[in-house]
Amino acid sequence: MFEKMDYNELDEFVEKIKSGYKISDKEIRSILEIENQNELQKLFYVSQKVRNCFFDNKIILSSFVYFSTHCKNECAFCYYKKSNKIKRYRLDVEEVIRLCTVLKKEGVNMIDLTMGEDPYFHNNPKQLVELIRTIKHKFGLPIMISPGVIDREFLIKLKESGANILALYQETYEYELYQKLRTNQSFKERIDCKKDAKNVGLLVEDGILTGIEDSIDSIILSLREIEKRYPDMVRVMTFVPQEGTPLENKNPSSSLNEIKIIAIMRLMFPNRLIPASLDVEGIGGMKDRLNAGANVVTSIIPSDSILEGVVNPDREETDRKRDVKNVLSVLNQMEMKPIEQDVFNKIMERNDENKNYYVKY
Ligand code: SAM
Ligand code: MD0
Ligand code: SF4
Repeated sequence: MFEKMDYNELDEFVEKIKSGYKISDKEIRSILEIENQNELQKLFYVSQKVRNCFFDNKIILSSFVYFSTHCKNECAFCYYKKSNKIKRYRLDVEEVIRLCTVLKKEGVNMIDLTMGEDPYFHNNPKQLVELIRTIKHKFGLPIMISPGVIDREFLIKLKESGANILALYQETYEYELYQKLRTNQSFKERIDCKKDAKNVGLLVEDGILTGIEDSIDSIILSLREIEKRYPDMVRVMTFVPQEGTPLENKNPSSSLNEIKIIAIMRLMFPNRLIPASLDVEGIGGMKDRLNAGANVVTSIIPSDSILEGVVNPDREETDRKRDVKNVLSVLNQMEMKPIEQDVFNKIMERNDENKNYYVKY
């Protein structure tokens, strides 16, 4: 696709994307099939330029507070699935406040409050609503909430208490594969929860999990289904086999597909938030993901904290280097900077149906 283009033609392609060109299935397929480095670099040249048109060299720093690792579900890919015999924790409000104090002081732009589908909160929504209200009141930062599937009433209360964006990843829009991944979880309910969130005024993050039997056709299907719903934030993560789960002995795939899908997402969602998650390959994977067109570093965790990530490649390491200081030093090397908080707040407070909103520097 890009191999025979010179840099003028690549720049013309960037202009096409900026004026609303929708890449075809054929073009997505050819990007996923790219093998040679030279063409990959041209892909990233284009996806970075598209990102920079809307966000300049500014990157959003999103922290990850996994405040409860209890879960009632049995996702085949997940370390925290109910039947896995692991140590679990549920932080109390004081501990969450302590962590968020450190994170705010270090300079994160957003706090992501994530939990397993913990019955403690699912059966007593008030507990979660009060936690969010406290954190919003105390720190004032935009809040992402990742509670799993909840009903419309619960979503309304989360919005009223100060949550800005719901993160709920479909993993795949291929129904058969979904059933294998999120066993006994309704495909439609997970989609409807995102729709409800949008209707009650929350922003939404959707996502793809790649590396478990997802063919090129199923990746294209998922991207098109996400495109129809046009979320405010869209991610992809590479599956990392987890001890004690049915897929623990699956060979981990390379993250190359994830990196290519990030670039494709940038071309499909030019003005949207696209994460470079530290959870899959730690701080070492950050540069590649930003170079592919991501603009949110996620899963930032204070250096001294015992908090879990979702995948924790760095669980055994003493210094996980996933704190703001380490993220900033990598950004510095890349001549990139954290976004100004007031600019990011504007993005997070916006919830217009106009799909072309963007931040123009
Ligand atoms: N319990 C909430 C839920 O399932 O939506 C939030 C927990 S966490 C944000 C869940 C997400 O982490 C999944 O949707 C999946 O995309 C990602 N994830 C979980 N286990 C993973 C693994 N082993 N490899 C890669 N991504 C994983
Ligand atoms: C991340 N560990 O961004 C986090 C998590 C949940 N909203 C996000 C998957 O990688
Ligand atoms: Fe529970 Fe979420 Fe893990 Fe599924 S992905 S087992 S819902 S924590």
